[in-house]
Amino acid sequence: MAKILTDISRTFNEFLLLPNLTTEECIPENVSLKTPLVKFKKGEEPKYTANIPMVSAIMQSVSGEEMGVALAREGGLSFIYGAQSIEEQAAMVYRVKKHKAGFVISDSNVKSGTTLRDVMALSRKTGHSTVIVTDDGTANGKFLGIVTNKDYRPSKDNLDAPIDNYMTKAEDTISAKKGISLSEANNIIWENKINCLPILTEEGNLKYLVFRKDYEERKNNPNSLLDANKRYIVGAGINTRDYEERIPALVNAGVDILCMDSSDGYSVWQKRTIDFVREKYGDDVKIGAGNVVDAEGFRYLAEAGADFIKVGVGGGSICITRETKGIGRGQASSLIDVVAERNKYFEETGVYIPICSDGGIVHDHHITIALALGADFVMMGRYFARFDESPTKVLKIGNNYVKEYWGEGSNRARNWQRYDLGGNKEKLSFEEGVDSYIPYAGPLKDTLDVTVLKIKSTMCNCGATTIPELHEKARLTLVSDVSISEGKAHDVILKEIDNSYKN
Ligand code: MZP
Repeated sequence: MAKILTDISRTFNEFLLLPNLTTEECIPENVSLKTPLVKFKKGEEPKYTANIPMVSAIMQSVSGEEMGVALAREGGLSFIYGAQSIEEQAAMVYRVKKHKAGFVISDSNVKSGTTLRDVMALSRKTGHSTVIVTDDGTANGKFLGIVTNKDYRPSKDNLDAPIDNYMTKAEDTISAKKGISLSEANNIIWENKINCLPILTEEGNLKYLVFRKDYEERKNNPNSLLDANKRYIVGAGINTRDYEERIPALVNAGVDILCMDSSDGYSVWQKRTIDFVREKYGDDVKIGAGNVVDAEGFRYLAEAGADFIKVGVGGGSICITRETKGIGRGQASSLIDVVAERNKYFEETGVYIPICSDGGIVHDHHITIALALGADFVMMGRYFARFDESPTKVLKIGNNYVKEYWGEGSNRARNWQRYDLGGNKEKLSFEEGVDSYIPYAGPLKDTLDVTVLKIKSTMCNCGATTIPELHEKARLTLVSDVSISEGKAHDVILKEIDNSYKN
């Protein structure tokens, strides 16, 4: 006979935190949001630790290379989407790693003779005002000159003239030789009052660019998630079909952490993929598994050797799996069950496996609730898809600026591997995700800073200055519909309709 669970499937919105004693130490400046990303033995340090407990979803409309850089800069991690060719995904990972906290590979390059019109079009496309002229138009060609939008006037200049007429020629450009340190490069930028320093090989080929604004950004972002070589840490999504080719390509590109992208992770396919990693790379390559919703799923993946385990089926904002297939579980209930099993596993084995709560975060305070329920970090799609750094364009619909956001189970993404159940059918049989718009929210940093502050502030109310302390001390209560209404502005006439506080 089928087993019927007696407890109801609960979501984050059904919980509130209770305040604990707030001591003098409990001020936001003292709160650390450091959190383990991969498993570790009691008393040891994990190989990877994030500085904020947020990772971006393995989705086409969320995690490309720009998000990879922007989120790592803030102390979080992106998992570059896997629903693309192996070569394209590996190239994205490679470019994030090459970003190298200061040494940038030029992405706006043209050949000598290119018209001003084409240079302006390229500038619009990449969003970069600095364009490099090389002999073959590539990022590593012979450096011939540099042009910025201060070198031409679109309304007056001849748009069909070659860019050579406008660029600062190589012999007049201040450049430096490959091998120079970042601080030396920054000194040259400051002494010469320039914005961009090309770094050249002995033969005069372009290697990197160093920008003044990047230096300032690094100074402003001491929280950045960097590897031992000061490169941004980046993750990538994989599937259980082409892993034998995809994983080596990603590892060669420099990926730090892999994560299986699957709507149902309680499967032998995931175990096989982990076995492949362990056989080929031992413990050197880190791999997360999931998604699961209960103790059984957790135990299976833990014993299979997963480095972290992702929780959540059917709670994503673009997900219709529960509607189409009647399978899934409220995100809070899933977490409570999995976290209890993780803690049991830790007691038995001395191995702590981080839990990632994936999907269903609507308001910032849901992140704190997820952490309080025992998650070590959260994965978010909708949250990150709104920002400039996601791979989609800003659109204007009526009077609103929006970005597009589509599920990996939608026909648009065609990520059949995420829903794969074996067999020969290599396509989606029906949709489990929707295609949608979400309100555009500007640059990631502006919103993320506020989110982080809200989490820290709530942790102070809970008497906790670290995430493990929050796990330990948090007290939560279930809420009724009427108490939810009581928690909103009520029985007053609002002077301004500003909903931003509801984020
Ligand atoms: P959210 O942050 O937008 O609520 O949810 C993002 C999560 O939804 C992803 O990390 C992934 O686990 C899940 N997802 C992505 N595509 C689909 C789908 O098409 C989906 N059904 O459920």
